[in-house]
Amino acid sequence: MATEPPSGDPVQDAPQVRPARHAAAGLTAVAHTLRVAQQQMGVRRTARTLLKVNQKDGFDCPGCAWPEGDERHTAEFCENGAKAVAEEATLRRVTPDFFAAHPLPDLATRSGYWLGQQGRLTHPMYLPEGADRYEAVTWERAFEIIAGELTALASPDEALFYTSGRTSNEAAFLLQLFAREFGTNNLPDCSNMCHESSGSALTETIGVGKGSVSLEDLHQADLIIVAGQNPGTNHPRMLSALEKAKTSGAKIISVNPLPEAGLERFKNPQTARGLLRGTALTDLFLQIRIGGDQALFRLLNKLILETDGAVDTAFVTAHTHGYDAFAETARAADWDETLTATGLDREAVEQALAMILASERTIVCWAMGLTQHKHSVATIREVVNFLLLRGNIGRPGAGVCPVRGHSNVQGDRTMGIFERPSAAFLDALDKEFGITSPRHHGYDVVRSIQALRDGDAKVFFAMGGNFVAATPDTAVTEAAMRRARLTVHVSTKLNRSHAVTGTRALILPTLGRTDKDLQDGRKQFVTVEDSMGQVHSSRGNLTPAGPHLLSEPAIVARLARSVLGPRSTTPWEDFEKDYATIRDRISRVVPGFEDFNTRIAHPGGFSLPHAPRDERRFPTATGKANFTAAPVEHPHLPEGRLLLQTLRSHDQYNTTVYGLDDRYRGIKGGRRIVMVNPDDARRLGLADGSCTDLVSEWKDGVERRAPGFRVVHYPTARGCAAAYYPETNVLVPLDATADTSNTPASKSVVVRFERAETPTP
Ligand SMILES: Nc1nc2c(c(=O)[nH]1)N[C@H]1C(S)=C(S)[C@@H](COP(=O)(O)OP(=O)(O)OC[C@H]3O[C@@H](n4cnc5c(=O)[nH]c(N)nc54)[C@H](O)[C@@H]3O)O[C@H]1N2
Ligand SMILES: Nc1nc2c(c(=O)[nH]1)N[C@H]1C(S)=C(S)[C@@H](COP(=O)(O)OP(=O)(O)OC[C@H]3O[C@@H](n4cnc5c(=O)[nH]c(N)nc54)[C@H](O)[C@@H]3O)O[C@H]1N2
Ligand SMILES: [Mo]
Repeated sequence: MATEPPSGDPVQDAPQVRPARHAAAGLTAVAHTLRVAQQQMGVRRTARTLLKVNQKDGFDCPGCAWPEGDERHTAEFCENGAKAVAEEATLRRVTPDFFAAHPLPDLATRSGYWLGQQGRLTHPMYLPEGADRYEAVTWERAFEIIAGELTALASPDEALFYTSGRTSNEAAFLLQLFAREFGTNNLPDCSNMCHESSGSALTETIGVGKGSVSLEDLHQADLIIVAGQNPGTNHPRMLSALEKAKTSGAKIISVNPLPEAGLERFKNPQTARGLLRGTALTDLFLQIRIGGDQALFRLLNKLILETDGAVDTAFVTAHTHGYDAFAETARAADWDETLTATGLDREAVEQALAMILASERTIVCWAMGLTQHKHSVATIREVVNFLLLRGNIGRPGAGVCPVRGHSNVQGDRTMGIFERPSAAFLDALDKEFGITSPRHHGYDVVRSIQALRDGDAKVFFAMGGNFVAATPDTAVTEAAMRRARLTVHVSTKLNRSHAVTGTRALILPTLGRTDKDLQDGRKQFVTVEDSMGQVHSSRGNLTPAGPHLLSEPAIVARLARSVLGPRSTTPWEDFEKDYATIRDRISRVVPGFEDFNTRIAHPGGFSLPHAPRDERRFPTATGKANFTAAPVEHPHLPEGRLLLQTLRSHDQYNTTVYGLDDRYRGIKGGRRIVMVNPDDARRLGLADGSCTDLVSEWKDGVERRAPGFRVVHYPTARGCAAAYYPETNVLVPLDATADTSNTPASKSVVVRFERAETPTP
């Protein structure tokens, strides 16, 4: 089942390796930002665009979901936000002529990098059955084709409606409404691959599946633990918040198999000190083995329990449930097992404990390093136990901080993009629209792929994203997608998913965050929710890539009209003309959005309620915050194998590759590299610079191979390796997922190394 790397690119993947950096941002980042931006947008458009990023009257950065503070700088963006903007605001165009010149077999050999570099999509494009290339199509015809396929299905559950997290609240609300009027809860989204484990663990333990801290809390914390996250690359504006906390005396512990430059030192380009020396961020680096976090937090919990006066008994008594069972399990935690699972030494754990006990206000931040393992939900529950023990939730400077990825991934879920919606949500939706939503659960991402593979799903519709590249088990997923009768992608840019199609396919070009959105002659804005539950508006100011682009809300509204026809009494036409009418409906369906249109007019927007944060109220089944007591798990490695994590370089946004460098890690000019600890490398006979195939091992015995990787000796934790996603998705078995959340375990893939037959290109 080996998948060859796409070839035929003018761009050669020829990685070079330099010493890794020990600081993030600084002037190099500023220079880099301007160079990338000007290449894509030219000088004038660069100035016009970048100054509107994250301003109260501007657009929300399409990069990450990190919040903006109340005081804004003139340049309220980071290097990687600027790259995300440049990628979208590029002046390059993919027109029907491009598709005429590039038949599907050609597109299918191109790398994601090459596809993305071609520019913005300008026309709706159609791939008829048996055709070898896409041709231009009118919007009317495109909607007719989709309606034809959808209404021909034996059941609405044979259709899948995927959402990637850039979609606005307005578009997301319409999409889920349409899907439910049509008759299905098949609303898989990128969250299924991302923070689903956080949502599952938090909903069960504190009653709300979202983070409980604000930016202000971070500034006030006296201990911040950053576990399984690389903010220097993926949430660069978070470094300013960490710096501010440090300035007020906070300590930072980072828990990571890799020493990440952004967590070591931050050179804030907004300050003189930043440009000179920067601020050291991490006080204690716990270089943990992949998958060791649950064991670490369990042992810390035992040590807290054993320390006189360390437990906040008043909080525990008043607000929690399940303490005794948890305490009994935690007391049994074993030092030796923990040191094996984590690879840490006793001294490091004791140092961490001292910092924890000295802290009155502790926050734990995390991202994909905690969510993408088999035992992720149990790991995050253990983090919650840890915070509950010392009452670190629902008071200033303390709490849980899952740092979200896509800029509106949290908002999409709030709007009802979820395959397992609550009865309360569906009741409210039904009452508002006079419809009967289906009550049975739909498919998440992994189950959607299984359904396509097994012939149980036949139409795939994606609101953004790059499904086949982002999902696991590339060979299986691509074969599954090819079985669909129709695949439809609402997209801004070309990507791999446009080249791996069903019998027929459509590409529908849409406006991005930076684009001006005029409907019925009037300027519209949309809204988003950041990682900390703050809702605000976003208005683009650029002339769209062409006259044929439609906005996402317009596409859903027109789709709904052609599919549902007169059987729907929903005013889809009004929704398209005036997004305020969508917000009116949201205000009556989604809790926390009362008076939406009035409150969104406030500069900076408004904050959604969060019961644990605001009033120490925990809307769980027990009515209290729940301690949990799961057995400790950690990955066991057969001899001669390493545990591979698949992660992001500094030059990519998920499957969008901006460039071939990973500056902070010292990698230049290529992506097919694998980072291996020098001791492991010696043991396994992997010379620095040698070429190897990565072969993953899974209980199904199927061979999954990613050929031609250059070995890079790198100071990762022992027993661990790291390589970039999406190239390594071919190695992640479809059914290797997290318990409960079903998130692909893309941070713990058991691999062996085989000498490559072909030299590195
Ligand atoms: N520029 C840019 N920004 C982005 C994105 C992007 O691709 N580019 N993607 C966005 C999205 S959708 C998301 S979800 C976020 C992702 O943000 P991150 O989660 O920071 O992204 P990853 O690159 O997957 O990094 C995972 C981190 O976890 C560490 N890690 C891996 N396994 C373990 C483990 O078992 N334990 C611990 N403690 N650490 C571990 C890795 O070494 C790495 O530092 O970023 C968002 N922002
Ligand atoms: N192995 C491995 N796999 C992973 C991960 C990992 O760490 N390791 N991370 C997972 C995570 S955290 C995530 S979130 C997923 C990401 O999965 P996705 O969200 O599906 O992927 P993206 O690469 O973010 O999608 C990029 C595409 O979105 C389209 N796009 C961009 N902006 C817009 C817009 O405004 N509107 C519309 N309609 N389209 C737009 C463009 O066409 C672009 O090509 O990948 C997951 N997959
Ligand atoms: Mo994500």
